[in-house]
This record gives sequence, structure tokens and C-alpha cells, in this order.
Amino acid sequence: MEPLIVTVAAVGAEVMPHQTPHLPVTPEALGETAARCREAGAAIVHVHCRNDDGSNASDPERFAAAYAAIRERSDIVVQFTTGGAIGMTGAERAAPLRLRPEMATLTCGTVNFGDEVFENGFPLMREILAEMAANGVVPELEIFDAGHLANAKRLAAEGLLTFPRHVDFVLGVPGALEATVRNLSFLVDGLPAGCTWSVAAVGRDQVRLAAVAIAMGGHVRVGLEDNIYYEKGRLARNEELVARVVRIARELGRSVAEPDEARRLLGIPPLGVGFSHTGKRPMAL
Ligand code: KMH
Ligand code: ZN
Repeated sequence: MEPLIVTVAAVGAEVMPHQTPHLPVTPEALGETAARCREAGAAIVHVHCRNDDGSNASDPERFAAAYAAIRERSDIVVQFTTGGAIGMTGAERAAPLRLRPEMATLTCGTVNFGDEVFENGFPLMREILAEMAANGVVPELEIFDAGHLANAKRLAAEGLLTFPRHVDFVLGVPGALEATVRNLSFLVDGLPAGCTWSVAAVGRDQVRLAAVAIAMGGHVRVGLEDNIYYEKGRLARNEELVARVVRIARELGRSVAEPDEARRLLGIPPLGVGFSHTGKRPMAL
């Protein structure tokens, strides 16, 4: 099996600071969290940005500050969200791509999200993909529901996307596909040849599905975006969630990928020796 790539989704858009003291709200806090998670075994940090009051930010300046704060402290792969927060416009969601992050997510379809609707129609997906292509950003396909992979295949048929790709199955969002082993297995069966995949399950299913993915040869995403508890009644720190899946992987005989190894597996250009805060990828505001 290839080495396990651990992604940490450290902040997200939905968890608010009053729910946990461990949410990295500022760019500096995110940079420090990313470095601790990298030490614990994470290869990728999935980035959402917040304003100091915890509200969601989409302005490229805030993302630039976060990117710099992360890169000053570690060589972890930087993956921006383009899902943003519910209610953001397509332009807001795509704006940080101008900073040329190494990787960014593309949610592959509209889905119920609790009592709200996470809108991802084809025109929006095409707009985001065009912006990724213009900035040389490697997409990670986010699959929340059963039809989303078919949507991604349609975008590929239109020539906007090529396979194989890295695909992340986000399971257990209320209103979308439940976090079950059966659902995961069904989704993996539908992947085009050569795709790599990871699973990000919500809440208490996070560690259970991560263990299954590790055994199946997939990769994992953990972090406060999807789950704020380490166990019932005990709030988690991001790095603890990373350390736990790394321990499980080692117990199962699976090695864990360093960021450079993850870059190689995912087709991301290497950072190079002696990375700077911008790495080899100049940020353009
Ligand atoms: N905040 C969610 C509505 C992503 O980051 O790409 C969507 C999300 C997906 O978090
Ligand atoms: Zn996210």
C-alpha cells in the first residue's frame, strides 16, 4: 500500500469559537496548528479563513496571511477551500485561488447541509475549475453525495477536468450520504482507474471511517472542521486527532507520508530545498 496521506481540516466554516477553545481562528494560530499537525504526521492542511471574531473570511489578504503563516512554520501541503461557507458567492469562493495554493477543493455537486443548501451547480463548478486551471492549482474532488462522482465525470467529459484525481469522500453531513462502510465501499468502487481517495467522516464516525480507509489503502482527513471531540465529552485539539490516526496506521503496518511524498503521490510540484514562506509558487494578489 502507498504511504498514508493525512489531511488536517483544522478550522472549517461551521464550528464557532464558542464551541471549542482549540479552533485556530487567526492566521498565526492556523500556522502554529499546521506545524504541530505536521509534526504529528499530517501532510496536508485544508484551509478556511476566519476573521478575528470567528466569522468566515473570503478576502485573499486573509488567505495570503494564513498561507504565509503556515509556510513560515512548515513544509506541509497547503490546500485551500473553495467550498467556503454557505451563502458565499462563487466569486468569493474562487477569489483565494489567485494566491496559487498548491491544491484546492472542488465540491462536486449541490447538497443539503443541515437545514441549509450547499449550492454547487454546474456553472459554479465550471467557474471554479477555470480559476484553478488559470492558476495551476491541483484540485481535490469533494464528494458529499452519491451523484457527485457522476458530476465530476461529466466535467471531465466536457474537458474541464482530467482523471485520475485525488478524491475526498465527505460522509455524514446531515442531508447527505451517511458515514457507513457500505457507502464508502460503494463510492470507492465507482472511482475511475488510478484515483487516490480519502475519507472525512463527520463527528464520532471520523475515527471509525478513518480506520477503515487506512485498512483499505485509502487516505484520511481529520480535524475540527468535521469533528470537535476526541471522545465523548472531551474536546479535541487538531494535532491529537492527527496523532491518533497515525498511531492506528502504524499499528496496521501502514507508513505515513511526509508532505513531499504526498506531493509526489498527488502530482503536486515539489517545494524544493529551503522553502520560503511562498515556496516556489509566487503569490499574486
Ligand atoms: N463549509 C462547507 C459548506 C470545502 O471546504 O471544500 C463546505 C466545505 C467544503 O467546507
Ligand atoms: Zn472545508
